[in-house]
Amino acid sequence: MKAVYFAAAATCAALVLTTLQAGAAVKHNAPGYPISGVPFTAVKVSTDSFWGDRIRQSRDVTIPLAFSKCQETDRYTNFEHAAAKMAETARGDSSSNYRPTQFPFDDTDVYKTIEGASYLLQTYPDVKLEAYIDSILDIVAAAQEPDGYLYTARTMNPAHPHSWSGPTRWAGEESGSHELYNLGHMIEGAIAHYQATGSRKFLDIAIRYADCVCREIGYGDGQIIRVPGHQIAEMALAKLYLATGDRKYLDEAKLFLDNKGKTARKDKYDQSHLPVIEQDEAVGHAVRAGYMYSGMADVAALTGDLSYVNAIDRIWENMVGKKMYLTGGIGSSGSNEGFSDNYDLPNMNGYCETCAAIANVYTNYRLFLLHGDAKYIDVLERALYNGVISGVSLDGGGFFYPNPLESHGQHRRQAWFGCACCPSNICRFIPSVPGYAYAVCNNQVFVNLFMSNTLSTKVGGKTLEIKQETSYPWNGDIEISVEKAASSQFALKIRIPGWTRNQVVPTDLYTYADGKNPCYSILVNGEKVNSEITNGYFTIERKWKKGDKVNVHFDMEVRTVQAHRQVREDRGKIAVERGPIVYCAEWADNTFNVLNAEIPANLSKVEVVSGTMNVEGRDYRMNYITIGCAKDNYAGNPSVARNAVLKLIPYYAWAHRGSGNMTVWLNRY
Ligand code: FUB
Ligand code: ZN
Repeated sequence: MKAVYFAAAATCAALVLTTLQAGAAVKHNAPGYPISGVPFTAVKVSTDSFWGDRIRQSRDVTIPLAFSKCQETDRYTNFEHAAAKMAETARGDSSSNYRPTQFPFDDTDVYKTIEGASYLLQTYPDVKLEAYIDSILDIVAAAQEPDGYLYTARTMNPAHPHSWSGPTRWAGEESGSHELYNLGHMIEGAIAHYQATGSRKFLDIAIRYADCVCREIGYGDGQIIRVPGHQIAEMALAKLYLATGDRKYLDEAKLFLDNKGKTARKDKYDQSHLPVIEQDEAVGHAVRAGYMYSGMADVAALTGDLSYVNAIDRIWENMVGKKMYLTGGIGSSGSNEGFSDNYDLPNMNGYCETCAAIANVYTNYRLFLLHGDAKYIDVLERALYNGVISGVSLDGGGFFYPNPLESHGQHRRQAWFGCACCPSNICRFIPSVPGYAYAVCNNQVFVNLFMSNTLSTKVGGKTLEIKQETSYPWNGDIEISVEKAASSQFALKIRIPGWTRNQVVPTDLYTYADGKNPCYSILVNGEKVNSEITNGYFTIERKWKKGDKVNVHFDMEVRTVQAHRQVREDRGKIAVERGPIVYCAEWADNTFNVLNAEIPANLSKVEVVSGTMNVEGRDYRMNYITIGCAKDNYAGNPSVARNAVLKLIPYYAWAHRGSGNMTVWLNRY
């Protein structure tokens, strides 16, 4: 099984020369992405580091909490009731009247938590955790119908399923049953579990459900056409194809995409208003959208269908050019949990669901794998350090579902939600972050994210081990040491982040307001090297050997940013960034109302202070920014503004010390 997976990955790499070196749009005529992501299993993040802390908190807090919430909120009971109902029916007993929990996708919280726990097992082997997952999988397996269907919201009470489920299988899929959404998360969790443990237990459950779907939904006689009302099955089935080598899963994913907009349902909400290849605007529910674009990229990479790529390229221009927050958050409107009009980016009411920021990461990662351009990683990094991790507290146990950019104190972190998609997505996402750090393509190694870690991979068929040491994102110094390389010639491609190249985002949606010109430098074994930056990468091609060292330095200045003039909400306002981190002003650090504070575009008396935030007795490391030239417009009247020192904290760290005013965008004077 594993062999098939890696064979497919190797083919991906072989395609690159004919695509990326041509420098033009990717031509797909072989399976797989032109560039291969290096899996999280190959990257060991140092425990004492920014991401090491986050992953440890996933292990110590987030994932145990999610498992306990799955128990406490009867998510496991759903599976038990489904199994009980089948047993009762077999005995001819129809007296029970089980009721599913609140949402027909509550099962997915179990799958997503198992997925996250499986990623963790790579970094922290844990026999007890493995045994616990195994015991949950026994409960899950028992809820599977004999033909593979696994959807507790119907099985526990076929005559009275969940009100969104529809009277029969798939009848409610396009309007809200989430049967295929359940499948998607099940597959993602099952593959992670298989990769981590080598056990087929979860994988076989997922394969049985996937086979059931492929038997019932298709173009053949006796089959029906249905498309996912909430996308994710597309990318999951593409992954299942890679894991098993069975083409029918990829064909099913393509069927789902090709029929979107062609069934009876036509609604922007779930992107069914048009066939996917005709779409050019990011619309509707943002998580559905981001998952669909990701699925389109996967299926395009595996089938060579360029029409998908052209569509997502157009949609990306619209999304990143007109509909994305400075934090990488997407989906500004609460009414549809999704996109609204171009440039409509309200701050206080900005929805920016945590899951949508994660979906933004997925989409941009895949576009990078298709096009090899660092601009996608720039967007990914922006979402990662801001809109995604704002969704989980510093201690890993408090969550945000919406992530607005301004607050009057009405927003509070919570330990769980009735609709728990965001906490359980955090469970699976944070431990997978190391998987976004590197990519390879023939004899090229892309260093995309900066974090202390060791990488062990193959480049051009030869073993490569490198070590990254850095305090990023708190400073821009990174040392990359070659630990093992069989004297091999390869190109190290180091991403020069957009914020170093004076590009806030790869569109004109946000621009720097301070006219600064940061620099960067790269030394190899102490000698300065020069290279053109191509597609955002600084390339060092040489014969590398053990002991070689690359020292990267990015000037990490405090920068001010302004939004495109059509973003009404941000007119006359300035935001502050440093490196990949967006800052905000919060009530707890300032004696005046931060919503009335004013700063100039060219900051003076600015200090970056290395410090900690104390939350419930624990200190969390971060850099603060103090701005000495701020004005406290205390009466709401600019003519009486007093001089003030404004203290800013990373946006992701807001709402940890009670509730009060917070803003990312500050008035400009
Ligand atoms: O529908 C499943 C999940 O629940 C969505 O992705 C979230 O937006 C929430 O509505
Ligand atoms: Zn969510």
